[in-house]
Amino acid sequence: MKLQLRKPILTGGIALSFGLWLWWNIRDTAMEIGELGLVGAIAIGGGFWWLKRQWQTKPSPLTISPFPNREKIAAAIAQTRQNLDCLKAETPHRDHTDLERKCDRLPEGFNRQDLKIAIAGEKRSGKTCLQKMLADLAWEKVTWEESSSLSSKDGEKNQLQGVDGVLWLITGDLTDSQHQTLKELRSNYQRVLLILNKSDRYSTEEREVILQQLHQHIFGILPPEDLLAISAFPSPIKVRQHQADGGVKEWEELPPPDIQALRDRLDRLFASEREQWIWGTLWRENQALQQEIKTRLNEIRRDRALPIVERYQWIAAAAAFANPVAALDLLATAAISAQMLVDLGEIYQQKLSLQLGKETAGELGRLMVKLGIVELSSSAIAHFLKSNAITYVAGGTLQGIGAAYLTRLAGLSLIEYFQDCAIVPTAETPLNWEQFTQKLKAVFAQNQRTEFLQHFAQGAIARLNPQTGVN
Ligand SMILES: Nc1nc2c(ncn2[C@@H]2O[C@H](COP(=O)(O)OP(=O)(O)OP(=O)(O)O)[C@@H](O)[C@H]2O)c(=O)[nH]1
Ligand SMILES: [Mg+2]
Repeated sequence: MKLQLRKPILTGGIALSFGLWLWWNIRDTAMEIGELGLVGAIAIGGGFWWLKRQWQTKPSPLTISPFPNREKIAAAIAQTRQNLDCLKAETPHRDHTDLERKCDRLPEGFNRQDLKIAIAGEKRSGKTCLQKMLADLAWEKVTWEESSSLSSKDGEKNQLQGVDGVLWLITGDLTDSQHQTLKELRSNYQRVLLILNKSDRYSTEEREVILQQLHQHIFGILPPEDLLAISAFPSPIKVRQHQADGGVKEWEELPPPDIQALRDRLDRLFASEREQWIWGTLWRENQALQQEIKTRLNEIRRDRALPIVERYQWIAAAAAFANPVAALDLLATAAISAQMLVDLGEIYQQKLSLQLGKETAGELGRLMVKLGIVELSSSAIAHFLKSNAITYVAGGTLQGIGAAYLTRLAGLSLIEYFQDCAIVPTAETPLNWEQFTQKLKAVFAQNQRTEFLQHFAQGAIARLNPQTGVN
C-alpha cells in the first residue's frame, strides 16, 4: 500500500519564509546584481505559487444539497406533463402514448415502499461477499443487486439510475475519476454510501490514514457518517500456540466478518430516510422522461427549422451577389436576417420581436467578425474559387457564398441554442451571449471542413449563376 507522508504546509512555509528572508537580505544588492535579483524573484515566486496552490486545493465548503422534497418533485412532474402537452399540441398527428404512459405512472412512485439498492464497485472489491451477508440480514422491503464497476462511462452510470441507493465498495483511496463520478451521482440525488472494504488488510494506523484521505475527498459531497470501513470476508489469520512440551502449534482461523458499522448505519437510514431515497429515484425518472420529451420535440422542431435556415441562406446569397460589399464586417452584419431569428424563435417558442431580432442579428454578425469566423470563411471560399478551375466567376460570387455560409452558421447555432431553452413558451428574453458563443464555436468547427465548404460553395455557385458551374 502506498502511504504518503504529506507535509505541504511545512515545506511550502519554509520555501516562502526562505524566499522572503533571501529577498529582504539581498534586496539592495539585488537591485545592482541582476542575477541575485532573479534568484530572489524565483524564490518569492515559488512561495506565492505554493500559496496559490494551497488556496486552490483547499476543499470546497460543505455543499451537500438537500434531497428534493415531495412538493419539489410534484412540481417537476407537473412541468413534465406541461412539456408533454406542448409536444402533443405541436404534433397532433403523431403517437406519443409511450411517453404519456410513462408520465401517468410517475406519481405512483410516491406510494412505493420497496427499496432497491445496488452494491457497486471495482472488480473483486467484495460485492458478492457483502451482498450475501446483507441478504441474510433480511431487512424488510429491501432488495440488493450487484452492479458492475462504477466509472465515468455513461452506460454504467445509467445502470444506477433506477436504484434508490448505492453501496460503493472501494479498497483504497479514491481516484480523480471516481471522485468525479461520486459528485455526479450525488448531484443526481443518488444516495451513496462509500465503503472501504477489506479493511482487515490494513493495520489500524494505515486504515486511519486512508480514512482520513477519504474524508477529505468526500467533504462537501457526502456526510462523514456515510463513509464506513468494513471487512465483508476477512482473510484467515495464523494462530500460534506454545505447548507445554515446548513445541509450537499453528493453525489458521477465519475471523468473523466485520460489517457492524454498515449494519447500524443502514438500520438508521432505512428507518429515517426511506422516503427520500425513493423520491431521489422518482426525481431521476422524471428528469429522464423530460429529456426524452425534449429530444423528441427538438427532432421535430429541427425538421421545421432547417428549411427556414436554407431559405434565408439563399436570400442572403442573392442579395450579396447583386450588391457585393467590399468590407467583410459589413457582409456579416448585413447577411444575417432579423426575420430568420424571429422565425426560428417562433418554432422554439422563444418570443423575439422584430426589434430585438434586428439588434440580435447585428450583434451576432459582430460576434462572428470578432471570433474571426468571417475572415476565415471568406479566405477559405476565396481559396476554393482560385484553386478550382471555375469557368466563370461573376463579381459578387465570393460575397454571395460568404453571406449564405454565414447565415447558415448563424441559423444552425441558433437552433442548437434554442434546443437547450425551455420547451414551453417563454417571455421575450435577450440571447445569453456566453452560451450562444459556445454553440457558434461548435457549429463553426463542425462546418469548417474543406469538403463541406467545397460542397457548399459548389451548391451556392450553381444557385447564384445557374448557367455556369464548376468544372
Ligand atoms: N481480505 C479480504 N478479502 C475479501 C473481503 N471481502 C471479500 N474479499 C475477497 O475478495 C475476493 C473477491 O470477492 P467478491 O465478493 O467475489 O468480489 P466481487 O466484487 O463480487 O468480484 P467481481 O464480481 O468479480 O467483480 C474474494 O477472494 C473474497 O474472499 C474482505 O473484507 N477482506
Ligand atoms: Mg461478484
